[in-house]
Amino acid sequence: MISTIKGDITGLDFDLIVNAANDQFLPGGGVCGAIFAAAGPALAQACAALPKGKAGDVRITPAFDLPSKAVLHAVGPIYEGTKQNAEDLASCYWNCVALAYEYMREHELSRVSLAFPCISTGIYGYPHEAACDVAIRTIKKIRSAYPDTKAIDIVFVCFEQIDYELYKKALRSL
Ligand code: AR6
Repeated sequence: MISTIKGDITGLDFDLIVNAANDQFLPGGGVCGAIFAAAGPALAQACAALPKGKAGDVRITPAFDLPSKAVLHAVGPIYEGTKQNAEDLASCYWNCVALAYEYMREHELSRVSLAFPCISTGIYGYPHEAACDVAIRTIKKIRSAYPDTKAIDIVFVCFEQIDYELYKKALRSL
């Protein structure tokens, strides 16, 4: 199932939630700040031990004090309007689904729930509509290439009304 809700990702009791991270995996602002604050100091310690990344990379850590089980830290691109930006944003979504699938297999689960924020559309300046389009296209692509990933229930968690409207519309036409 693919759905959208409006709200705060930190309160969700999901298997996996995605953080809109920076390439150093350091605490930051926006959803990243909210996730680090809610997870407690152990998350910053776990992230400090991660190898540094680049746009499109995703790393996994436990969720510590968050109600979810684990956090996928996705490094979104800083928006400059290039084709590479779109490819890097697509890699974030693709790599998160791939890691969620690995998590499902490793934990011998028949389904997992995965919550995405609207990566790069805040501090990193990616236009909302273009970002939504990349997210939906990438999820469609991975589900059609790897049908087993349909066992991952995906929710786009929109903090802003504009994103909620965009995802509702995009999901209606799926
Ligand atoms: N739950 C869900 N979505 C949220 C929440 C929340 N609690 N808070 C904000 N958003 P941003 P970016 C939405 O800026 O653009 C950090 O400093 C927000 O409305 O969080 O990828 C990192 O460390 C927007 O739609 O992430 C990086 O340095 C979306 O989350 C940098 O910001 C993403 O906005 C990443 O910037």
